[in-house]
Amino acid sequence: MDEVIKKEPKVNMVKKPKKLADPIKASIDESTQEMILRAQDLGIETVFDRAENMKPCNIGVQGTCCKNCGMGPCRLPLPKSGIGEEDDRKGLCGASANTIAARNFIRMIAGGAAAHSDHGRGVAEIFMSAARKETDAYRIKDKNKLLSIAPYFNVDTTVEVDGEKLDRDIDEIALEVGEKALHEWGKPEGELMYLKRAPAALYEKWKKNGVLPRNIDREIVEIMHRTHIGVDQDYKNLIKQGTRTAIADGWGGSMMATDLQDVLFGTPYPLQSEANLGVMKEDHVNIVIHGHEPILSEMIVATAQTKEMEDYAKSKGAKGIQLSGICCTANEILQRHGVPLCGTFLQQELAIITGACDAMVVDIQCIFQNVANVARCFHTKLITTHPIAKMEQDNVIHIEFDEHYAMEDAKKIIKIAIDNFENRGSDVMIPTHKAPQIAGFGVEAIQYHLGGTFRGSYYTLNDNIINGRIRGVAGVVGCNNARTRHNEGHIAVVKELLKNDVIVLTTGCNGIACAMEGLLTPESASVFCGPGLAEVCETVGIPPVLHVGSCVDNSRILLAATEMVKAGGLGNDISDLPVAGSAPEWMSEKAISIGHYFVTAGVYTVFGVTLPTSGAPVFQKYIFEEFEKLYGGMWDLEVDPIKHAKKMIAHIDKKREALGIDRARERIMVDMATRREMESV
Ligand code: BF8
Repeated sequence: MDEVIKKEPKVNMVKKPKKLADPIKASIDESTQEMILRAQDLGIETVFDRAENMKPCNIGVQGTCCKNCGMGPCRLPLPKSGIGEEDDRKGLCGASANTIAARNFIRMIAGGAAAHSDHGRGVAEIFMSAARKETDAYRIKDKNKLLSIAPYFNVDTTVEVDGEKLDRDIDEIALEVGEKALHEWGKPEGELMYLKRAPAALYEKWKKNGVLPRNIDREIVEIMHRTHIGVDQDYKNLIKQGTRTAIADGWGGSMMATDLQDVLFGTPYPLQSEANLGVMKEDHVNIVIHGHEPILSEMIVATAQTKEMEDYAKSKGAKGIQLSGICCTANEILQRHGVPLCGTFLQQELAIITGACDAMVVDIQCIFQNVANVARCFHTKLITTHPIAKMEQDNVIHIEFDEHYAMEDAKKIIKIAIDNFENRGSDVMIPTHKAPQIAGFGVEAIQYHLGGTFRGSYYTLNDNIINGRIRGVAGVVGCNNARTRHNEGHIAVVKELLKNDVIVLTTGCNGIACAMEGLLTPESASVFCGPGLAEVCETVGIPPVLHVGSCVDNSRILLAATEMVKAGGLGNDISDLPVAGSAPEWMSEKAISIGHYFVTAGVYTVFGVTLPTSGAPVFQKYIFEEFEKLYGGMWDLEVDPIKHAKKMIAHIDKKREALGIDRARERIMVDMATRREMESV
């Protein structure tokens, strides 16, 4: 019998002191570095410090930990000696590394698609309230946008009266669009209506591969079913469902969220603003709005601008009210109202550590639970507002937002912030750094600036791609990730693309990072761009990085690419275009869903940091290489930002070569006599 060794309890165990983040290594942004140091001086822990003390799980990083049943978690890391002739790693049920990684990957797609699409559903419900006139706070603001999307829902915009075609009542159109849109989440048969907005060749590709989504909720539910123990055990079949679900996100839930928000709150057009923690003002009541849905934040913006609230703030000794945003709520109120960006995902704790944040108002997604712990160290009121996103800490105030009392709720929240102004301590330290920016480039604004209302297409953009001034287009998007230096990947990738004449469309936290770096100004073109792109930007007066909005607004990038196909000269499908996608610092499940709908729209898409597929080389090869044959787009991973950008440029060049536009060509104006001569040859 084995001897039982009794372990003596350790006495006087000294807890290892926690490591602190090195501010310089943690971020490239000076104000972030200053505030990390400030937090450490005050003894307040931030995400940057936690990243030093908790290493990520090596098996989870590889995507090969299965915890979908109680026999596990089964862990299948890559053997140190490598995989021999046969990969015989198995979970208790026999699940292979490929099955496990594919299951985990599509569960991430389900999470991301659910987040975007549930956001979209919330907007659709408010849209219905507005159409039914149940609320005074929301109304149909952008009638042209409504008229432009109605045909995709098979909603008539005209009526025939006595043989005459007349404009249909706008409220009637809105009501029918709202009903049809809401139906998309759970209709019992058919396919999503917006799929037909994709280029015909792409739609046919989806049809041939059997991935046309039926309804949004069903695809997400089916992922949860298929990944339950003992159901789908074929990585190709699993990722096929992941594809169907990601398409339901990009061309469904996200696209409807974007469109209905534009109708309710206005389609973005370029406007001026600022970015970084330095937008907070010491002598103002600072309200930081954080999260994703613009439903509440729109009301806060409207209410904060009223004379009543301004006067109330002044009566409490403040000079006024300064609103600013974190994460994608920030991008939403930036693109429609010019409200400045306070910071990215990784700066949320730092906004409170300034000591000048009188209230942080949060809704859904990307909110650290630790903001409540940080708020406790200051006078900051932390207010949650959404029934599905509460916090357990007792210093958090929950004011559930009700669209029927939208203005009253917004007023209540703003008053809490104003009343709190006088409770500020003396420990205020707002970094001075901020950068000017021009944001608000939707599909329509890009069309106006790079296409012209006369032609009503992306003709000029395509023309400049064909003549070689613009080499290609990149969508660079996504999060920050505390496992990598804050903003370093974002900025290095974008600058390398600009240097090589690749124009950049940005969303999410990449958009905020570029704004903080000053890349969203027309003046930056002459500093950072190659000569061709600089010339176009200077002629048209646009920044070389076009901020197209929040993460649900990645749907705008899909539609911009579709417009490029429609404008002609660059092939018949998105996969023919000289374009590439990137998320240099991704971290969220939403990013995986976005990446997958970019890929399955035909876009070569590179992620930074890491991808949870490395532990299953066969599955990884399938989505990195084989997918190109199915959809024209494929995944890739590149941690080094310069190599990352170079891979995108190589793909753009490959597409230019296939299109026969790999050598720069000037358009030659030909007079009639020469033209006749040419035609007679
Ligand atoms: O949806 S980019 S960190 S804020 S998940 Fe979150 Fe990522 Fe930022 Fe917006 Ni998108």
